[in-house]
Amino acid sequence: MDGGTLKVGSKRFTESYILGEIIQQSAAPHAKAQHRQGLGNTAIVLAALQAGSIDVYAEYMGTIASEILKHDKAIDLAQMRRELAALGLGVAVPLGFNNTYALAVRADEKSIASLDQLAQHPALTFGLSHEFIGRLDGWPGLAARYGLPQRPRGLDHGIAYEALAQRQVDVIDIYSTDAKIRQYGLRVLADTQQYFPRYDAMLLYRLDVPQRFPSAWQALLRLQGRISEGDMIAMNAAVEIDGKTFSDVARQWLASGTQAN
Ligand code: PBE
Repeated sequence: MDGGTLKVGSKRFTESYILGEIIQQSAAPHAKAQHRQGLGNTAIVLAALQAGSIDVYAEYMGTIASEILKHDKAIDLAQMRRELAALGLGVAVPLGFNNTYALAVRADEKSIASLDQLAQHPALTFGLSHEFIGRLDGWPGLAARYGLPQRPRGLDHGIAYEALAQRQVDVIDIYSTDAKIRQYGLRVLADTQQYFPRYDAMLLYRLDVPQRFPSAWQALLRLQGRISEGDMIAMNAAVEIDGKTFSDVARQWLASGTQAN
């Protein structure tokens, strides 16, 4: 048993809570581990990590490059590691799935299939998550790349699907592993110009974690490559559609053995 308490964080959306539970529960047999849930957006969770209020959380490659390290182009993992190390942070353990941003419309919007076509529909109303509107890899760059004339309004991601279904808005940003894309039968618009980078989920951690929690860290390393995109969508659905708790969903996934070698 390692000494001290491993503090796990998460951002404020379903998947992040579930991943926080998976990290906490994986570490728990090897160290005291607690999960500080739903701390806020990327900037807030990062600040908690740098301040030492948390030790580790699940973050995404494209988010690290653009939102944390402020690059407007993709960078490779080696450069990412160098720049994170200067902040006292490390990134490791790709979990096995990509959760990208995309834009989506209702199923009945039959004439729109790709982001290229949005410019021809200036009257469409956009409801985009607050963080997306401000991010380097978010709205400003997307609008410039595709020549979009619309002006988005800010929407909490937790209510975006309902707002779209109720026709309060016509276009929302989605996270590709969201369970509600399928539940609502949305059309996810093709990113023909490959604007969005990859958002592979990984562990972002304070560099001293492997030394402070050697056995818990070994357990976290075993998560590498174990969560498929299908697993993640199913876990998100278990919470958002079936109403299960984050911790039950994580426990069931860990017990299911689908992730075992
Ligand atoms: N994502 C995709 C974003 C939100 C949508 C999960 C990579 C993020 O949390 O950075």
